[in-house]
Amino acid sequence: MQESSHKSVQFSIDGTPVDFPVEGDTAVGPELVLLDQDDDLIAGTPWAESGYAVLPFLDAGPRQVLVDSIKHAIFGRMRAAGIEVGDDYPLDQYHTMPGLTPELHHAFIERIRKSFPLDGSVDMAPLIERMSDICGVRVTSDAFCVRVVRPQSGDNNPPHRDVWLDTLRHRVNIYAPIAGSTLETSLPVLPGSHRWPESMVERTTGGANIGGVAYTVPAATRILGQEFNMVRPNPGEGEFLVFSPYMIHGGARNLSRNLTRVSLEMRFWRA
Ligand SMILES: O=C(O)CCC(=O)C(=O)O
Ligand SMILES: [Fe+2]
Repeated sequence: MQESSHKSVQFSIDGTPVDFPVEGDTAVGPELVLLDQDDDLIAGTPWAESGYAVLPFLDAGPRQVLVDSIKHAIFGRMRAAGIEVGDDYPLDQYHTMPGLTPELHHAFIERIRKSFPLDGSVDMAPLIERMSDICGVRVTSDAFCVRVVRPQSGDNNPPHRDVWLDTLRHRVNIYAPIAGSTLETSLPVLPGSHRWPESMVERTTGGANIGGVAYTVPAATRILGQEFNMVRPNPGEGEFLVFSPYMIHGGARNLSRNLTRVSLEMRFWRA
């Protein structure tokens, strides 16, 4: 059954009600678990059922090297967008940066919508090694992404499964805090949903349009037979979140007053 309209999608994050307006057609999918047909890279982990885990990231030394080089890459894209900033600016205060006009912000966001190719300036070898250990499968990658979500903004994407886009199937994802990642800002997930059939999920039939912002990935708009309750695993300092991209995740409304959340987002597949 297809429905078309403007509607308000309601879900909760750790019990806090959140809603967002969504435009366009929505539909419930077939009785099919997408993960059953695909490469389940978390199948051999102790958290295969829940679909996600908060785990230790790299050791402190290599972690610092990695985070510093990612920050350097982020500041490079800021400067390419015309923002005058040095590499020591506190990224969690991005939203209060002197001289940051809406135009400069949009120019920067346009630049980080594109992934950062692994061209040698950021050495991801230790992280690829760590992910291979975690999954018990040799994995690889060729790029990373950075998310920037300002406080009390509409910067976050809606809840979704990445694998509604064919190009994002057969992967395992990570979310690693770079700045301002807290219980009020970090990435929400819907535990166990990677195993739910498409017939349990209503979603937009095309990419989602949320308050005038277009996303390529469709948005989940309703869960059939149960409430739409997400949780924030909230990886702390020295930790990261590893999760199945078949799981519903996103809808990361930044509920803080004064922190921009900046995070590393990366996908790995069987080598
Ligand atoms: O970090 C976010 O808010 C969204 C992340 C996401 O959708 C992903 O990693 O696939
Ligand atoms: Fe996603």
